[in-house]
Amino acid sequence: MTNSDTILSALADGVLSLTLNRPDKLNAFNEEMHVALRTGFERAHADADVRAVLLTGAGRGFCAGQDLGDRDPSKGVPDLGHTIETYYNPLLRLIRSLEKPVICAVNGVAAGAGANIAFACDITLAARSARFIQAFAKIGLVPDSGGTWSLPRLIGEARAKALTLTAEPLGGETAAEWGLIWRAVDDDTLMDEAVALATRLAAGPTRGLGMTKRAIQAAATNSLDQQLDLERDLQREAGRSADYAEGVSAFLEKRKAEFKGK
Ligand code: LHQ
Repeated sequence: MTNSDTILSALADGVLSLTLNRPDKLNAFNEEMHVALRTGFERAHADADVRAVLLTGAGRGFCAGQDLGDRDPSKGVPDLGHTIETYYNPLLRLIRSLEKPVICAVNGVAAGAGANIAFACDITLAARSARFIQAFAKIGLVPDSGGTWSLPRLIGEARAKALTLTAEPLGGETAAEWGLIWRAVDDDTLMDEAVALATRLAAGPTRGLGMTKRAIQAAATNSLDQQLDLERDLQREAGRSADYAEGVSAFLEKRKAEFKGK
């Protein structure tokens, strides 16, 4: 558990909710929030009671990226590579390597690293009023938090370049139409829908879902032959899981499966 109030953390029905909580700064990252969020995702890796993660923001924003007051060059030339290496890259790796679903509910503006963290999650919902901004270009930086990797893959080079070079905001609906996120929903239903989705996934066959995530991600760099071999290996493993036995029994007995995540 984190003991920082910059991240609110709660476990219910197998869902670990992690809420970015610096609403006065639109949940921009300071070091305390970086550490607390990482602690939350480390818990998600280690704790078998956590079977899905729900990431969202408190207040009117989702996340405005790095707190620029903390990285002000007038106070000395900063080493932003160190910030990336110490905080953002480990966070991105924790999200992508977690073999449990990570749901993201983008409740408002997502700028800079805040946008790219949302795109790194497994299923991202956004409020219709949310905006995604590749704000880096406005301050002379380059996209980070995996943005230069995920954007061209999700929406193609033309749109990726236009978004990152212009820093123009993209609304929630368009983000969904373009395939950057799963779905845009009415603002007042966002959290109910996100919690329902996370709860449903947390009650699912966690090992199979985790391996599915691994396989889909591996496709970005694998050949078809490598991917076919991976599917064989993962299916072998999934076929030995207690949840597969339960799923098949439940199907044959015409009842609802009760998965245990094992
Ligand atoms: C903020 C921030 C913020 C501090 C809003 N910092 N206070 C990695 C490595 C190391 C260093 C650099 O960065 C990175 C990765 C990155 O994320 S780079 C990109 C950093 N983020 C930005 O450039 C976005 C800056 N923010 C904005 O452009 C606007 O605030 C957006 C478009 C997000 C929202 O605009 P509004 O809805 O008009 O809100 P606002 O601008 O009035 O902000 C509300 C408050 O939040 C305000 O404080 P105040 O005391 O005046 O009420 C802002 O100063 C504060 N805030 N973002 N990143």
